[in-house]
Amino acid sequence: MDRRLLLALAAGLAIVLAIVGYYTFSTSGGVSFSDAYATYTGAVIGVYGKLQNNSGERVCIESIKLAEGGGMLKAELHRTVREGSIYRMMPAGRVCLEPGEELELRPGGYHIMVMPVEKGEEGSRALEEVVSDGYVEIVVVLSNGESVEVRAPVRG
Ligand SMILES: [Cu+2]
Repeated sequence: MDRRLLLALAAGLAIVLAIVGYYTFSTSGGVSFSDAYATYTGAVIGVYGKLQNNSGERVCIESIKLAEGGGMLKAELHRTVREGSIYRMMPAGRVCLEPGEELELRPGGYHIMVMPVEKGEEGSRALEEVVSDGYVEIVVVLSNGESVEVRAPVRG
């Protein structure tokens, strides 16, 4: 067989395998994010909704990535704690979901927060830009290798 033809066949096979691999990857999951919405205060963006582990294994949240923001912004999983009459929020640390478990992200509880990497005008402008189309796009990276893409509409 002609060497060039062989290479072309190999390349074609690689593409087919990549498509099959991607397809399996995106449907094998079982972790869903529903009822997504975002709020914008002028200083930060909050992203809320329900993360549900429908898979048969324990899954942990590794990180939250921002689809937008051009590197000026970061996204973190936060939790809110009450200290007397004051509510404070802080990085949530490693959060894991048992099979069938649901994590509700809501104001005053666990939530995803999008904020500037550094304070200043450029960060504020980047936040404005993210909400300007009415949606905030984030990716929740999980310990099972899966990623959940979330498109949260910005509420008033
Ligand atoms: Cu927060």
